[in-house]
Amino acid sequence: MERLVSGIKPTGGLTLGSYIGAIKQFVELHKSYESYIFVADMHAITTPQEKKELRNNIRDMVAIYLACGLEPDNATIYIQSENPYHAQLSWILECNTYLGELNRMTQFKDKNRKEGSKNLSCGLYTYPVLMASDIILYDADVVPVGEDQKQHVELTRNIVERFNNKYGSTFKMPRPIIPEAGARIKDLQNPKMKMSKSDSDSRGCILLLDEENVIRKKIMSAVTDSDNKIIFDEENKPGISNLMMIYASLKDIKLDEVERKFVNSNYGEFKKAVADAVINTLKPIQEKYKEIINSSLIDEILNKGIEKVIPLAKDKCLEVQEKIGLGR
Ligand code: ATP
Ligand code: LTN
Repeated sequence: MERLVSGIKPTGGLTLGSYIGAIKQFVELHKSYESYIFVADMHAITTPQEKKELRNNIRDMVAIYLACGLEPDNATIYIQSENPYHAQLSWILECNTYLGELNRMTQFKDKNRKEGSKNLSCGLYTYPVLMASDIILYDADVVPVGEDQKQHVELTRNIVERFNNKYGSTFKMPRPIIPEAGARIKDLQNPKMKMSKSDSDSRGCILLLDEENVIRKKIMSAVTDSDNKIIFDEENKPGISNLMMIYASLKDIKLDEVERKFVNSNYGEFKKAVADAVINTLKPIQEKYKEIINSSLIDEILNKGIEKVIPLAKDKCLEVQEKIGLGR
């Protein structure tokens, strides 16, 4: 069975974008692979985090994975920082990655442009290498992520190729899995921009735990054009195309089916259908989340998960250290 590895940063307020781009894929794929899904808490601290909030967000992330439908019998779920080999391998990989490669990472370049280098940590700059470590530590075959993470998986592939050429076959070559519909859900108020928990204003961004009336209001007031035709055209009709993407993904249908279904509808009717689809998806998740968040299940699953991954990661790390001559 091939291996799947992926994770999400617990920085609070998970968005509909992360659900469609990442978690929905985890849930659909996790039974067909040997799956390792983690909480990327070491990635969270690349930007400042408040201690108490971070702890809550880590627990929340696990409850959300479970509420969305990840089954612990079919996926190993764990917290990244509880396995020290992620950071251990990451350092070795950093010493085998070029500055030029990190300088090309568009996510960092965007943040640098917006916030200025004075306020950014070195960890934010090198985090794609930690991500590479997360992936190849477990010999992942596939990595389900949204479009914005594709470049980081490409970097991982370059690191693997270089390392294997230099030291002999050591790491598996991973491939990204990007969803067909919903790889890049846009902000509802600014549909040229990615829907994101840190960059979107709250009206443009649906959170997985938003109340029903809040979700409906955000979708009904999403920015669209004035031509009142439900046609997919990202260039000229970004707002309506984004809503079509959300609908297609949640209903598991193609975009041309959405066009046909709503050929006689106006924007108001279509938005209502999108709001219903989002609410019907999120409501059961929210109910399950409330049941799980305070249960002991979370710790049981995390204990089991970390027990399983540490020996795997240790073996890989020792193999790497041996190949490059570290230690005795
Ligand atoms: P931040 O704003 O803090 O950088 P984010 O909202 O972009 O966070 P992440 O936690 O970085 O979300 O993303 C988790 C996963 O969800 C990644 O695989 C990412 O590609 C995917 N993802 C995030 N936002 C979107 C989006 N708008 N559309 C599709 N996929 C997304
Ligand atoms: N960088 C990703 C989270 C992440 C990840 C990974 C995803 C960290 N390590 C390994 C897939 C595989 C993000 O969502 N910002």
